[in-house]
Amino acid sequence: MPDETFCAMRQSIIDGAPDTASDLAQQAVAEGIEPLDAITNGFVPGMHAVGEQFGQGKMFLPDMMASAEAMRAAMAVLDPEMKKLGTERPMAGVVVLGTTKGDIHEIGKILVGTLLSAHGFRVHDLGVDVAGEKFAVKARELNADIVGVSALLTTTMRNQRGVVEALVKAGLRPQVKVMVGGAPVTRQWAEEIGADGYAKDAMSAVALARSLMEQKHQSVAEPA
Ligand code: HCB
Repeated sequence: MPDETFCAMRQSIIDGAPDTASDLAQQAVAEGIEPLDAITNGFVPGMHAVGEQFGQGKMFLPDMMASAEAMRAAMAVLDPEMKKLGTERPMAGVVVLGTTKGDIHEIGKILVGTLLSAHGFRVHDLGVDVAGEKFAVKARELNADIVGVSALLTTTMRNQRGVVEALVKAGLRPQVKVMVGGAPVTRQWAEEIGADGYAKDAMSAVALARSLMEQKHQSVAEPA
């Protein structure tokens, strides 16, 4: 895909222009461009630029909301294209996904869910502002293999620890792996709260989920 198209995608997010973002996404699909390529090299860099400008006081909350709307418009076109791939694959595992309590950021989580689905995982998305107990209840109900917890705020990332604790309290920790992510989250933080892994982006989340499934299969094959 030409660089100008990626630049236009990025700009449509900065401008908070849903119609343009949607048109560009449709153009990408029509031209046979990998949807993931359009997302990671076109639209997501726009979200990062918005975050930087907001952090520097050059953009304000309504601008950030308009940008999120534009991102959603692009995803509405590209999501189904990516998910189609998942239906052709064997079931890779069951994942319960959500954004932690007090946090309403959802774009990254949705992207993680889409990519996991595209790679054969059955994903149940609990949405945003989700308490630890709710993760545990759904994980039990679905016999989940993995719980994925997103947090975008330094004030809400501590609630990821609450999810690990809720799983322990429910007696589910031995069979449910926990992966965490979100802009302020680090590998070190994941270790500190007792999660099984950290992923920096959606593709890494797929790789991590696969490796957590391997660990699960190995622990069943070789009981301690
Ligand atoms: Co928001 N916001 N925001 N925001 N926001 C951030 C996160 C700041 C960093 C912006 C800044 O200051 N530079 C900042 C947080 C600062 C901090 O905590 N230190 C911030 C703030 C302050 C706020 C409010 C408090 C603003 C206010 O009200 N004054 C408020 C909080 C509301 C709340 O949650 N209670 C707020 C609100 C909003 C919206 C509503 C306007 C909007 C969200 C809309 C929505 O999601 N529907 C928004 C947005 C869009 C952002 C930025 C600009 C982009 C986030 C995003 O979508 N990124 C963000 C800036 C930034 O993150 N740099 C800013 C793109 C996605 C693709 O990346 O990192 O979310 P991602 O996800 C990746 C990755 O982390 C990983 O894979 C994903 C895909 O590649 N991953 C996982 C994520 N979750 C995972 C889970 C796993 O298990 C594994 C991997």
